[in-house]
Amino acid sequence: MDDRSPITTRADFDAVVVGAGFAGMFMLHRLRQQGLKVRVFERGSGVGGTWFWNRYPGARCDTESMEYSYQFDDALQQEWNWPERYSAQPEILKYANHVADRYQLRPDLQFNTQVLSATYDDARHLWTIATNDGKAVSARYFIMATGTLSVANKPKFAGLDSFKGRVFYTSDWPHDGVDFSGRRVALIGTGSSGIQSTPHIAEQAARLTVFQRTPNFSVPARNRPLTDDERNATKARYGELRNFTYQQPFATQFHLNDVSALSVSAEERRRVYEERWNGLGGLHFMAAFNDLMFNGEANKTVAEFIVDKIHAIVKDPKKAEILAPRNGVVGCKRLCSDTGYFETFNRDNVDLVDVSRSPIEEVTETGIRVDGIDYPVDDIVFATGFDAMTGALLGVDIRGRNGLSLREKWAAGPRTYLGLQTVGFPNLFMVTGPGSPSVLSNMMVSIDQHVNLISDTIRYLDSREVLAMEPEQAAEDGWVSHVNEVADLTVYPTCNSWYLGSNVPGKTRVFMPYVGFNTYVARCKDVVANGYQGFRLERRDAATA
Ligand code: NA7
Repeated sequence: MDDRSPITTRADFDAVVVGAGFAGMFMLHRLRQQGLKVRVFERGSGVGGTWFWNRYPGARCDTESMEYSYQFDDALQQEWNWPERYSAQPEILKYANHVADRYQLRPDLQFNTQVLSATYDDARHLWTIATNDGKAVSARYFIMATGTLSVANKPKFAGLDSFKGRVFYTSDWPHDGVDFSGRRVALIGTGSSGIQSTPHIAEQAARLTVFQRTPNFSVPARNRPLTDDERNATKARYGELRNFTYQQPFATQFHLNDVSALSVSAEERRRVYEERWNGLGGLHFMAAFNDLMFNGEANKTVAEFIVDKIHAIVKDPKKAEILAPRNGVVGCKRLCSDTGYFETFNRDNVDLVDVSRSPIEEVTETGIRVDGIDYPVDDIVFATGFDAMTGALLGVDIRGRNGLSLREKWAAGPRTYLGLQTVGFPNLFMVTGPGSPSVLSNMMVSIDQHVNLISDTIRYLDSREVLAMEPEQAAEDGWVSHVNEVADLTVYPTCNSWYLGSNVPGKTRVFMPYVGFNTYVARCKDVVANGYQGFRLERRDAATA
């Protein structure tokens, strides 16, 4: 009998975790607390996941820092002081490193190591995990904590290899930063990353040309330094506030104005939007009324408001027309939160090219060609997003029972039960996987809930000598249908977005996250209370019988 766990094992590790972002670090901490032997593999050279890689100028979280932080240890949340309402990337990375040191996580973290494959051995109930250093280890549990936005979408423009200047990706930014002084810079992509970096690059570069395919909605973040009084007020009620966020549909304190946008007069609506725009700002904007994400007509009212704002800010009417999303649905693509984005287009050194009708034709040695026109540039910045939610999971060649390939199983879109597990892959757990609230919630809260659920589940399995756990087919099918039914009650499926995978050429269009963190939590509790309803647990006596 191995003294690490009640189950006889010749595995190298009880659990192997992939990724040392916020999910992987907390997973390691929890499982070690339970006495398990864990190894975390991380392809980067440090902790922090998203915040390790996305170091582009202006990178900042769109969730308030007092909420976008761990809650598992009150001492940690009391001692850490967030300087700003929305933290910039360096501050979040500093926090991640602090956590790694404070909980002495580093001995079990193996950096610069990419997991290539993971193969389940049915007879031994073990996973074999192969890494790019030519080694392989075995583990009873295989946990993907690989994040939802961690594999870049890199458009393959013709001629890109011939470009003589510098090429950067916001999702893999040089650690020493980039000096754009005196350079002519092209920026491709106007999602959060493009919108956040535009004002910073424009300030430094000789000329910035933004190539926009789809206009995006963005609202002012209203970021500012936090005062001691504000921090202390939150800390004094942290427990209560954290409990409150657990009961919210987006796992965050959105200050919901619980009335329909259509139940008030046009003047009142404008007053409310104006107040949100100037006051709370950021993603709170979508809580200005309770039906903006559920009713297309209500959504139109907020869309019109933002379009008017863009026209009021941007002085050149031609640029304003390109920037303002006509017939757009606010929040359908994730709403962006900016500081001075639209204002940047009033600068003399900033141009805007609409590539919605004529896509980028090619990259030449000296620039970018669109519709027969050459735009000479020295540097190209790609802010073209991610192969979201499934990219990193399918980046590893995962083979379950009888050699079943996850890539093949998910060829027509991801299928999971609760975003936690998928049929045919016993003891494989996903932290914030497709089918869980993940990106439609405050990620730190979703990570907290999922990591606690997975670690509690592993304790349960070990205490009952369960060798293998996976969903029942009916439970998985039912959950996939449910995720789609709930999404269909919202405006999310009405546009192309990375929530649907439609930003990546060739990816199947399926809505991936679950809408409603609070209902999801309640569902998980029920499942557990009913003896892991919907999961098949293979016990040792059954296996050996
Ligand atoms: P996003 O939001 O996916 O934005 C990517 C942008 O890149 C978006 O404007 C895309 O246009 C554009 N894009 C992608 N491919 C191309 C090509 N081939 N040509 C021109 N433009 C292109 O990624 P971000 O990194 O900004 O943000 C991701 C999330 O991180 C964000 O939602 C926050 O949660 C944090 P499209 O709209 O597809 O037409």
